[in-house]
Order: sequence, then structure tokens, then C-alpha cells
Amino acid sequence: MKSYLGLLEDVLENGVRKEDRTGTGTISVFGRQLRFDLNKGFPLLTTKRVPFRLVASELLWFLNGDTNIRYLLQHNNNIWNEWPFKKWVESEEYQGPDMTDFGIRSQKDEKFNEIYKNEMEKFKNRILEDDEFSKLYGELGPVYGSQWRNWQTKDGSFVDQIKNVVNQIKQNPDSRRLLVNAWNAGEVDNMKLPPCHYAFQFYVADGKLSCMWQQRSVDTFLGLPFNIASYALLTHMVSQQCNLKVGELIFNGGDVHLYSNHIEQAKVQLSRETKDLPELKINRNPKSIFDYKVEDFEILDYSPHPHIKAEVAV
Ligand code: THF
Repeated sequence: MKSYLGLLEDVLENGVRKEDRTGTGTISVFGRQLRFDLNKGFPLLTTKRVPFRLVASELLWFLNGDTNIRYLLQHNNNIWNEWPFKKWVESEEYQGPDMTDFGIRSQKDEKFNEIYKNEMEKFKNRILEDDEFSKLYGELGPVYGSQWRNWQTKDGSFVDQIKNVVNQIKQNPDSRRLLVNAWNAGEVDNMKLPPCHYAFQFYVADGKLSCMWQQRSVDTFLGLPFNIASYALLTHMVSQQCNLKVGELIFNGGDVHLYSNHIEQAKVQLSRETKDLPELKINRNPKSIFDYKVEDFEILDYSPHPHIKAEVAV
């Protein structure tokens, strides 16, 4: 997948220094597109191992309309923990050691990192075991799952955008309105994190389903490989449900950046040779788009270069 590496090079070469909300610092470019032909293999990076299992459980979590990290923890998926943890340690109820700026401090101060990891473990266990606690502190607010499945309208009713878009693809494939929108302007302030990938559109031509998504803020090293794999998986699932072949996957990014603590890792990745892309196998044909399980998916012939560790900016 040369185009992802091309984007890394582009950001390294043309990126402008910008401070950001998380205080980490980035280099950033504005407005970029990547295109993947889904018939040429499943777009999972080969220059570092990307944990597909986590991509799949996150996507199923969105599709369930779920916005609580409990489901993710039950699937051993820790990629959303930092945001609810932040809310917990900033709450009145929290009595443990000071966790101010835990994201940055845990990387710079080893002793603090031990204390932080210990508090995070306690937090995760409480989310898993304590119903009340998980309702209060496991919630991310009306993020992706909520907007995809339960967009609330003025009159108080709810729109299931996923159900509607799948039905529309089946009934009216030439439609130019095959769109799902997660950017609910009236609710953005209640979300722990406003959507990064905020809209996607399907397109049917020649019996093939293509998908294009919009992303306002792109964590090129850590997040983007997940986002690409996630929309690729969604496109395969929807095409199976609609009896279509897969077409193209298109990414449109706004602020495309590399965090200052991901630059060395990006260079390591650029020094590696790409390998053949893996294949996705879906082992079952579920009754609806909402009936898939993580075990239904298999990634075949994936032999990437080793994983490269990087810290997520909170
Ligand atoms: N915030 C930031 N700063 N970057 C993001 O990519 C991001 N997301 C989601 C929400 N906020 C974000 C969360 N998605 C990882 C991957 C995806 C994430 C968050 C974290 C991550 O740490 N991946 C590791 C593996 C982790 C593991 O094995 O547990 C990796 O190396 O890929 C983007 O939408």
C-alpha cells in the first residue's frame, strides 16, 4: 500500500509545526486524499502489524450504537480508555493519586507511569464489574455509535442512519444521498471527543460498492491505519449485505498530522519494504448488518513487519 507511505513522506516533508489541543505538538498538512482498490487486497498496513481484531471490535461497537467503553473492554480493546479515564480522574469522586496531564507525564516519568498504569487497571476493573460506575464513567457521550444509529431529531424521534443507508443501497443504488453523518452540530459539545471521521458516502456502479469518508483530524501514524481498515471492513460488510462486489475506498483528510512523538516511528516505517496485502474472509452471511461477530472475520496471508509502539495523544 504505497499511498499510505507516500502520505507519511508528504507530512514529514511538508508538515508545518502546529500546537494542538493535547499539548503534544504536531507537524501538519491540510487536505489530502488516498484511494484504495479493495479488489487488490485488504488495506491493512504491511510495514507494521496493525491489530485487526481491535479494528473489528471497534467497528462492531459503533454498529451496535454503543457509546460505553465496557463493550470494548469485554473484547480486550483498550483504544478508547484514555478519554473516560480523564473524566474519572477529574471528577469530585476520584480520591487516588494526582493524574493531571497523565498522557504526557506517563511518557516522561517512569515512576509516575507505574502509578498511572495501576490506576488505569483499577478503573478498567470497575467499568467491567460495577454497573453504576460504568454508566457514570464509561460513557463517551453521543459519539459515533449514537449518531450512526440514534440521531435524534427535533420532534424527539430517532434516525437509524445505518439501517437506512443499507436499505437505500438495496432499493435505490443510484442515489446520491447514500450518506451517514456523525457531525451533529447541536450535540458536539456533549461528546468526550467530537468525531474525527465525521461522514461517509457510498456509491454503486457496475455492481460494485465504493465508499468515501471524510476526516477532519488525522493522527497519521496511529489512528489512520485503523481508520482505513475500519472503513474497508465496513465496505465489505455492506457489500455482502447488498449482494454487491467491492469497489474503491477513498479517504479525504483535513488536518493530516504526525505527532512529534511519532516522527521517529514514521521514519522506521518508511525504511521498510511493503509486502503483499492480506485478504479478508467473512465466514458467514449474517441476516443483517447488525448481526456480525468478531469471529466472523478472518485475515488471511498477513505477514507484516513487526508492530511499532507509539503513544496516543489524549
Ligand atoms: N485520538 C488520537 N490522538 N489519535 C487517534 O488515532 C484517535 N482515534 C480514536 C479516538 N481518538 C484519537 C481512537 N482510536 C490506538 C488506535 C486507535 C485509536 C486509539 C489508539 C492505538 O493505540 N493503537 C495501537 C495499538 C494499541 C493496542 O494494541 O492496544 C497501535 O499501535 O496501532 C482515531 O480515530
